Amino acid sequence: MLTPRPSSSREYQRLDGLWRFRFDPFAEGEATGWWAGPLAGGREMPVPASYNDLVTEPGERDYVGDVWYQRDAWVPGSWAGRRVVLRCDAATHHGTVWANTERVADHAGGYVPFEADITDLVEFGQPLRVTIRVGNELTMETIPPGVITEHADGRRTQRWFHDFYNYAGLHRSVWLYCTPPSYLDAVTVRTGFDPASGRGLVRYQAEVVNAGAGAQETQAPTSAVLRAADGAELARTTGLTGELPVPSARPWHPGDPYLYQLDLAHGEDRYSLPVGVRTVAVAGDRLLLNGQPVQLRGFGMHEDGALRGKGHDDARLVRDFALLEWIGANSFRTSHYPYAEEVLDYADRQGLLVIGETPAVGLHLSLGHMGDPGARTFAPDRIGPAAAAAHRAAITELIARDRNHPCVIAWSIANEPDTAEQAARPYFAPLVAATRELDPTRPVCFANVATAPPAADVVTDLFDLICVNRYYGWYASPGDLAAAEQDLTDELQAWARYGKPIIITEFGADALAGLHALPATMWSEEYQVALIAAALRVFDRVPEVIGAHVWNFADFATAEAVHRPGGNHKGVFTRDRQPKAAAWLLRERWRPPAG
Ligand code: GCB
Repeated sequence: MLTPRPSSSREYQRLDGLWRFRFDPFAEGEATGWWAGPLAGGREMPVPASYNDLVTEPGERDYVGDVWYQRDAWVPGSWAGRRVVLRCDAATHHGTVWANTERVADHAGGYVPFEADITDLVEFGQPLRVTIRVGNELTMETIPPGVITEHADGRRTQRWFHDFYNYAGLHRSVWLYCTPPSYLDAVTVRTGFDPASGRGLVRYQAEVVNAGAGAQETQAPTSAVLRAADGAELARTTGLTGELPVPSARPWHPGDPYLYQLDLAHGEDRYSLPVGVRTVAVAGDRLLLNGQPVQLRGFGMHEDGALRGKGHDDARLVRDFALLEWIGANSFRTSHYPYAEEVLDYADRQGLLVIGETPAVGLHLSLGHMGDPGARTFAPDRIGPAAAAAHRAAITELIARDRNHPCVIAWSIANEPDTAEQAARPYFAPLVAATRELDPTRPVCFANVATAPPAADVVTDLFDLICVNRYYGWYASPGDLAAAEQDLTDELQAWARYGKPIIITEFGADALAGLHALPATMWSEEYQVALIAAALRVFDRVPEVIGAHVWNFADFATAEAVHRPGGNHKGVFTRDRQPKAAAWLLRERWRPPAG
């Protein structure tokens, strides 16, 4: 599957806008044929957006079950003879698609695209009715997991084990597009760079589908041309795989995110993608980008905002990246799921280093206020073989989608699983191996939870980077920053014995914007400043620490809970993207004024 990019052989329609919309509380839509004709009810919902914050009834905001979206599109007459594809960038968490009256796709996993070839179902120059059923149910077999309770009065409620609101809907664009009948189906690009000689290399591997199946003589030729950003041709070759040398390469890095362009051709099909020439490697306790040690400064983030929820929004994207630049960040983690492809494309262009994360969050059924004390996690009737299969699929789809982005420097395959349980090791070992096999070019990591410190954790040796989420001064030793500073130092020194790079993938404190306290007390902006400052002092003392990601970039929505006043307030920016005091501290640290 290739990211939609226009070319001389491909045309795209983004089916964004208002769609007909209907809740399906009795799960009757499929059997009674809601896909078979215009969706009744007269209600409409925007795409992309979560529906949850656009409704006014509590039962609708927290609704558990399927909803239906539908709209009419038009298949241009000029597309006759081409292959027509319907693509959905994200249906959270489960999507089923009908093209007119045919069911064409069914996909689990709320944050990656899926598509269906509908060529044989469409009439060129005629309307096409697109119907998508979207389910938000989380179970012990889904990633992330959840539990649904059926109440005596017929209500259904859902809980989950992660700390962000379970937004649902069509969160990203839906596309109708065409390609020639023989087409490029997938491409993998890997790059090399030798800092000593300045030589770079672009390797590609294309997967193609030929109309008229199989017969050697129908194979269309495949070729590749590498161009500089100004379009000048640098190298060309032919074949499904190939190598394109770049004698004096301009390596991609945050200070100069230079992008080459790779033009692929297969028969009549044309597809171009941006390529950053860069290498990532772990050497001892260093993370190397193009052979140079790199230090990560930034945030764990969320796709989250008022009204749209998790719906992708270019305006929010541009504001977020402007703030990242303003504050001097060079990186972020796509906590806790793959972000929209638009985000990664922009990170490639803006030069942000990204840790790409799967939606495997909440694999810790006894954690904090979200879990049940003492509950086991990795067991056949809990997070067992079905969840592991869904987890593997999530890793596979994430890597298939994002492997060509220079900005992605590591794969985080889970956030805060219960890795103090012995059973976590047989659960994770095959997933780490699968990740490495799918992409041997990037370090693999996961974000470790406070309940699995070095003495208890059973999986860290399997991974390349040590990523830890720590809340000393907040959940541990609340209000006591002296104890926090000491305990954090001690724990990081213990992790340092692995001799691997350490990234603090989360640390921080909630601060209610506008709440002030002198001396600093919890929930005030001053306390957030003091905690972050103390943590940064500790990181400076532990040489193995090669990265610090504050939790969180901005305040975000969560499930309702006594200690979540209107959501999680660990943002250094408010939910509407204005700075709290901590933002100024970080800017001073990360982007000291010149001179
Ligand atoms: C964590 C989680 C993150 C939460 C955060 C918090 O460890 O990884 O999803 O939002 O703590 O604020 O509690």
